[in-house]
Amino acid sequence: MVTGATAGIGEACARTLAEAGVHLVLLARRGDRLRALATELDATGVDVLTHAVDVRNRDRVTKFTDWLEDVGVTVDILLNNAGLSRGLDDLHDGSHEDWDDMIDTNIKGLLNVTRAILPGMIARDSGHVVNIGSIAGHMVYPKGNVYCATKYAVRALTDATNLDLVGTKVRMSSVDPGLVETEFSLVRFRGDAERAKTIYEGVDSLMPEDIADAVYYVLNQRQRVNVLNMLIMPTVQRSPFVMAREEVDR
Ligand code: NDP
Ligand code: 8X3
Repeated sequence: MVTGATAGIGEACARTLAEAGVHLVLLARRGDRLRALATELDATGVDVLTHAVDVRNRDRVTKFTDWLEDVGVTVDILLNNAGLSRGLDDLHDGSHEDWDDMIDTNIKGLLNVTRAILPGMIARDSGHVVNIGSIAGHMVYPKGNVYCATKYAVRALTDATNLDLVGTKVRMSSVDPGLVETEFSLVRFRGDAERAKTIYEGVDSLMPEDIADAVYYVLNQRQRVNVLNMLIMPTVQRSPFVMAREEVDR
């Protein structure tokens, strides 16, 4: 199950997993994009089930996962990827709406899906949850306040849940990227494409496929191996503050 499969990292992970023969349940809000991706993935021969859902909607998430159980679909892998940033403001200028969007999606959305899926994994004593965190969960940067706080929360939840899972074979990992070129900045700046473009200009940033490769690696270790956290930066970005910009030819 991949949340946030309609763009960026989630979409790339869906492609990589399908190529590897993994049957998929793809979630996000934009149903048209989910259906288009499912059609494209037909060629891989895996089963692809899509469901347009907002991970913030606990009731709808739970109803869907209950339905999956009723029809006999077992989730062995959960990729908690759905997430977003809104705005880039000093805290004292911050918008309550932006804060709610980030906290409700990045923390509570991840919790909603995890709470619905994890009991089945524990009952089967098998499964792997991979959370997409961020460098923003390791280091704060100016005006990143609430977004960074949500990603620190994701890191804390990965670590804390691993304590809860001790003695089971269920694994939880976190893959934490630096700058990845996706729709992330377009969403952060509410559709301002010009401003979003400046974030990636002259930066040989990570691409969604790089993170899909990392997720694939994490998922394909021996049962005795649990990668707790994988922090991945573009070579040109050694911290949120230290980045080399130059001509990039993509
Ligand atoms: P994109 O904006 O390209 O993709 C975000 C995905 O999340 C979309 O598929 C979107 O689908 C989905 N999504 C957002 N809100 C919801 C919601 N409420 N319910 C269901 N799905 C939702 O961004 P990225 O691929 O970059 O982001 C993926 C994850 O990676 C996020 O958690 C982000 O914080 C993290 N990350 C990104 C980095 C970057 O530099 N890009 C770096 C580090 C971490 P839809 O709109 O259709 O619902
Ligand atoms: C997204 C990367 O550095 O914009 O998590 O916070 S950053």
